[in-house]
Amino acid sequence: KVDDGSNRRVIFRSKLPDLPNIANHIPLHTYCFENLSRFSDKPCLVVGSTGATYTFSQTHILSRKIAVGLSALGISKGDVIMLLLQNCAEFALTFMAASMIGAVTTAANPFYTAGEIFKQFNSSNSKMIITQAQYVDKLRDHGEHNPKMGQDFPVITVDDPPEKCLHFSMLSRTNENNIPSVTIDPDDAVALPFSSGTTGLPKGVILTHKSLITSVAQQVDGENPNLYLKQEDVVLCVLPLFHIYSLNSVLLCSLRAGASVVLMPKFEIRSLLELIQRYRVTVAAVVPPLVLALAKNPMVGSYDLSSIRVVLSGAAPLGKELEDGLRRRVPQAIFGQGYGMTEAGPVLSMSAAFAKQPLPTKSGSCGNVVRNAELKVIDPDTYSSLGYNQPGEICIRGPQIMKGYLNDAKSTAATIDEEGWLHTGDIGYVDHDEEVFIVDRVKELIKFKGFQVPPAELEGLLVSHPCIADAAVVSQKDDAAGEVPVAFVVLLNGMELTQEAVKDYIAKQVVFYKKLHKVYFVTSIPKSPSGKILRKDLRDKLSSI
Ligand code: 4UV
Repeated sequence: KVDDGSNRRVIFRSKLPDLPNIANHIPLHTYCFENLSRFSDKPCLVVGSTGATYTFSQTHILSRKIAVGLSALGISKGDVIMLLLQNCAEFALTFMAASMIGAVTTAANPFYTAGEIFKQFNSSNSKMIITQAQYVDKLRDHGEHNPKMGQDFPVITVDDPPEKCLHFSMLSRTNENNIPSVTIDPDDAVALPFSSGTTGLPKGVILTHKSLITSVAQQVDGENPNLYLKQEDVVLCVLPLFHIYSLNSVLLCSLRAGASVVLMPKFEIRSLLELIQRYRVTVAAVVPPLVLALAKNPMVGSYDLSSIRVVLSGAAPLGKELEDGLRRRVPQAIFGQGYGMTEAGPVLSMSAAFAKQPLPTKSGSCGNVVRNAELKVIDPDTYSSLGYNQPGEICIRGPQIMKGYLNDAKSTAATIDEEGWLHTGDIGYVDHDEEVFIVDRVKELIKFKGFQVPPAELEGLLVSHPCIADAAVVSQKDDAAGEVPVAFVVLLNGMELTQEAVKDYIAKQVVFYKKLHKVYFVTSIPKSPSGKILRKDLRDKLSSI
């Protein structure tokens, strides 16, 4: 996937000046806590529901203690631990603790079914699960695959531990000075989020110390940071930390910049509004469905949201009408978008309206490419690079992008070309003000409220049904969720199945947002000569149904 060089190269750069240097040779935790002495007694993590607060120095010391606790349980450099948690202080503490001993965190959605959890657990070769008591039963129910659940690997709960589980506090009852000394290479993994990327099943995305430091620095470091976070800032953490957006742009950026993080376990409009009012939240990272709630819910009018100075939306396209609605509700706030992709480290571009010396921005734009990185737009057929205002596939290059997919050289090579460009599968263009606009997605990925729904995963489940011969899953536009998955199904000769039966079959095996919204029975699935599903034909068919 390299253009043949016969075409003019157009490479887009940030309008903000590059950082002269990025400290991406040190470990992530050292980088995040580097400026700690300037704000050691300030609140770092605030648990929204209880008000429990950890200052920066407490967060640092607790992370060190937990690092000792993890190594006492046998976790060492390169080992992977799985977090299955709603947003809570323990998530942040464990992530930093793992980094301190060179271990890697893979976080999964706690609402996943046991099947989805164990796919990630096994493919990441995790050594431990840290979770909440309420999720332990479903892990146990999956016993046939992992019969010694809790015996052959530790299961730790942050609340009262069920039988055979350990309590999280045992991790921190240690002496932080006993932290083992490890040598961490900038190219060592620190986070392993799962993403289906441009095609296929979810894969472990290797994000290294270098990639995450670079991404955070591109956002919050330097004379004129792209995302200017101040020590007085109170940053809302309602988006799940198991997704890279929240982990990176909320948690890691705030740690680095000395801003407080208010943790909320899950989205619920009333408590969200109460938290914003109570803690005087200044920066809100949101996704389009949350913008919808803030723009449209009548309850919003009864709360004081005047503290909010920045609203960042990302992870899915945002319509102009919603943006305008939000601007009316929080007129004092600067509004803008960030464009991210797990594999890209994750941020590709961000609104320069958030900069210390802001630049004017246009509605609908996803901002400028981040500093110290290169972005190009290519013709998806010829791979030649395109100029201003010409839509094509967006590619990004820089030290922030993933190292590759875990144990999957083929998918890595299909995503990052020989020149180091990561191909996003998104169609967009850059206008004359260097602003990035996303207009379409050529990859198969479906996004339900910003959550990934990989069609290949649902297709795999569908064809495992004894009555189904073939299947294809594509997205359908939806007002509330943005997109929803729908299936085309070919039955085996002589078999009968209702739409409801197919939907139920899938619903039992997947988290709520991967459920099929419609099933169409067809006689064949359109495919290219090489056997690839012609998804565009199916989407066209949908619009005519
Ligand atoms: O891999 P993923 O689930 O990753 C993300 C990450 C998003 C962000 C956004 C702002 C940040 O500051 C940040 O740290 C992370 O969503 O899904 C990647 C795909 O989601 C679509 C696009 O198709 C990506 O390839 N997407 C992400 N952001 C936008 C978007 C956006 N602003 N507008 C349209 N589509």
